[in-house]
Amino acid sequence: MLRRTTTGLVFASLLGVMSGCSSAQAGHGDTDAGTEDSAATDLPLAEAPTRTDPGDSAADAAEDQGEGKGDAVPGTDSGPACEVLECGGACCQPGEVCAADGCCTPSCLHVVCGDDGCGGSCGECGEGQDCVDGAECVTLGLNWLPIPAGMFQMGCSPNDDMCEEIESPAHEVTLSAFEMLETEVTEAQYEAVEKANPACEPGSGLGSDSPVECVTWGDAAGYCNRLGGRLPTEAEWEYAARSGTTTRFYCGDDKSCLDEIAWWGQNSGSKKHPVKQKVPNAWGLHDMLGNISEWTQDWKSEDYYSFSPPQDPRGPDTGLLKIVRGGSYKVLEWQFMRVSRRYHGDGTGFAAKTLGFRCVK
Ligand SMILES: [Ca+2]
Repeated sequence: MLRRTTTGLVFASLLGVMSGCSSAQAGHGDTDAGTEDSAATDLPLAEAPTRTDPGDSAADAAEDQGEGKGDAVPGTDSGPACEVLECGGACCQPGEVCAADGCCTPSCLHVVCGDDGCGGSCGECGEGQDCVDGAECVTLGLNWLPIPAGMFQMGCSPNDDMCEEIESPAHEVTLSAFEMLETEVTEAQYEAVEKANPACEPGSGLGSDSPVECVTWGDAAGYCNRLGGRLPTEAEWEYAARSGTTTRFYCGDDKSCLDEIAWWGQNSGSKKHPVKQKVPNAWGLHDMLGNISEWTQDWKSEDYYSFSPPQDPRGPDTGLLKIVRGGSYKVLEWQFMRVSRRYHGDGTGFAAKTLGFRCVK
């Protein structure tokens, strides 16, 4: 039941008229070929009906067809069945075509990766490449590490007398499996996608491997979204950072282990450093503590831990501030580097030279 495609409009029209393939492709077992033919003949596709012209003969024809076969496609009461293209009983979106199996699908004509909209793929990207905008393979060198599903104690670590009220109550959280970037997103990785480098203090020398900072929450979330991912929830961030440990830091309870795993105020020279220079945690993640602190997906609420759901918590529904985690190269006091420590930043536009992000998917 070809109505209109956004690509190859005239060609599709001719194809529909000349071969009658639209019915066959849609897989309807449609028997009202006469109606189809007459509609197609009367109605050059370029003038196909839209919801704004329900009174013309084209719309009438469309309504007739819909009624004739008990079509489940919505919109037949007030106008044509689909604004773009009906396919297999559904309305396709702009940019989609009707595949041979009767399913709406992006054409993949100008797309090398990403979902085809029908449970398949337009193609897979190669090693070290990521699919940007569901369309283009870009070599970013991002390393997504598998984080296993599991349960952990979120919040103030056992016997940690440096906790603040917002870190309590410690509570059990169960998380589904996900993947997390091995490092903070670097300036080079950010620029390769966004064509801009917002860093307030761009790295020199190995600078392209330095974490990008001065990104707003929206910048960070947008970058992850373009890769088919998102920012980690606060629970995902802490679970991944702890990587099975229950201590103040993922290297132990004593601050003497911090230098080995983190760039913080006492060893950084008050500047950020290229990623992956410190020892990773048990799951292979670098710089979860220190270097630059990291945006999370969640809004902040002082008492969220007292009522958060036990399975895959996603933070409060609304708020003004977004949770930030991990501490940065500027933090001079060790107690503020603890893995349960909760920071925040204004989610509507705040940016800082100590604040960046990493993505999950
Ligand atoms: Ca960090």
